[in-house]
Amino acid sequence: MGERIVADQWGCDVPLRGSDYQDVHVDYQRPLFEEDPDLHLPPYMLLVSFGLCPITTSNGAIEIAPGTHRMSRDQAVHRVASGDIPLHPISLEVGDVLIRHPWTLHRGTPNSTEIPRVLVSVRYVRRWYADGSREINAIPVTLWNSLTLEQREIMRFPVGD
Ligand SMILES: O=C(O)CCC(=O)C(=O)O
Repeated sequence: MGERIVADQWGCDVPLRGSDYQDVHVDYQRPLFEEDPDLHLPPYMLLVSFGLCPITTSNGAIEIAPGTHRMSRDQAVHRVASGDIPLHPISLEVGDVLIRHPWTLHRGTPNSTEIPRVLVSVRYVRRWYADGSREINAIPVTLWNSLTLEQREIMRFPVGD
């Protein structure tokens, strides 16, 4: 997406033992042009995810339906539901990074172990893009002040107490 990007959302998914399959879903709520939600455009946002522990099919590997970011939502949902496009579990070692298009259908899977499974996801967008689609927790000001200018320049988060 070029050099002029910023991180504007982050989150952490932590399924515990007893968790269930998520519904298959995408990670965006507001297409750039709402009047033409299936318009194919170059990506203007990407999601970067990494585990804070090894992630396997036992503790809840995210499952992804490849190529579904290039289809209309209806077609993608239909082809995944019919089994025409299989969901692939993605195992991650610590240090691995999963980069995905937020329009790609995916779901979380159950954690059958006793240890919580932690997946951190950071959304990067082109600098001009903002959608206010989520409430974002503020970064504590002391933490913000400890960052370099370069680090601050690739983040767009509220800064609070
Ligand atoms: O926790 C997971 O494996 C799925 C995460 C997810 O659905 C998401 O990041 O939108």
